[in-house]
Amino acid sequence: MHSAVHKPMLATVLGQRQATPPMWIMRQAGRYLPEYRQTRTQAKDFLELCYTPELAVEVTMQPLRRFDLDAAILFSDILVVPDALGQTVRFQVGEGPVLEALDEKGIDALEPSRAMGHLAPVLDTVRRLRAALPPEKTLIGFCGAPWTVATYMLGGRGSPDQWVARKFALEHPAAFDKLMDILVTTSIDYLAAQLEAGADVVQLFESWALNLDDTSFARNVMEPNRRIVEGLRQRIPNAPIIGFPRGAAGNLRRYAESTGVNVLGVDFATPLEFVRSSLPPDIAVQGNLDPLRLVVGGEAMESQARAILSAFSDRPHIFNLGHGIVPETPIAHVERLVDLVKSWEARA
Ligand code: 1CP
Repeated sequence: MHSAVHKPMLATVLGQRQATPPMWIMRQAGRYLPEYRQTRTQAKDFLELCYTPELAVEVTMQPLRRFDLDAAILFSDILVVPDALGQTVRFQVGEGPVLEALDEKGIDALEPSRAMGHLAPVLDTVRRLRAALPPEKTLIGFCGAPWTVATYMLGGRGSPDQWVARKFALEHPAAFDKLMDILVTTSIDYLAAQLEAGADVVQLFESWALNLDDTSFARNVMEPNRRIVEGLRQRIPNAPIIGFPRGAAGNLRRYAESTGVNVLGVDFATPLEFVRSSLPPDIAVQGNLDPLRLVVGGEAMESQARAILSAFSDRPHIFNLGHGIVPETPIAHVERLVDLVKSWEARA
């Protein structure tokens, strides 16, 4: 964290605008890369891939060998935390994650005291990555934000409307608060350990910050994220933090102001003009190309990439997609996008 080498991505996180914005790609290690699919066959399942440092380091490094990206993101998943707390988590091929959904008794049976021991291999991966990465590359650690992780823990799988978790939070407020407390505390320990192991910055993935009224947004999203930022900075002063509240829409500004994150990740449905006019000018923004434009390529991709670059050229900006890259993405389109961003130079 205190190296003298210039890391364009870390500098931007800390509020220094760069003429050419640094870039990385959410989910940059993954199934669109043949070498990822190859390495994946060496683990018996997806969780084993996450918990085997040699393999996790290899897949983390793969996208950086192909593309001139400014950051590597630890290869892991947001659902290693429920797994570490003792909940049953499985990744079915082609189906995504499946968990044994928690009820009130299940929440009482979680074992926070075993979580950090269980996550030790992930921290070993972080240490190895720091040693393997060139010093100018930023290493990003992460976890799921509590509400997003809770939607999987309570619902048992991903869902378009988070119905099960939203209903549980309203019907069983005490049990829900207990679950959020466990996730806040575990996330602080986990992110602090990642920063201590060599991560330069951490990202909170709040992928389901949508479908919530004012009151629930404050309780489920803002307050737990704020507590993590505060708790982490008590342990590690000035810890650099990216918040990505996907779908927060009109709540983006309150999220930024109440949590105190350094960088606001914006999804692709957020209007560029809204970001320009509604967010504090000193906060860095990260985003926000529609991953589908990267699948299609050509003018559909290039015109919007340029619109994003110019809309955010007067503030600290980290170029990224507005959600994760998808398996259908042609590698040649990623190469073209990286060239386009790297050859961009904003007029000061
Ligand atoms: O088959 C496979 O190989 C598994 C596919 C896969 C991968 C490559 C999953 C299952 N997770 C990951 C890695 C991953 N997940 C990373 C590290 C890789 C990188 O960024 O380069 C990260 C940061 C995540 C984060 C993650 N996992 C989120 C938050 C980001 C987002 O996309 O919203 C979420 C919601 C998950 C859960 C999850 N894990 C995997 C899948 C398919 C899903 C989504 C399930 C759903 O649709 O609800």
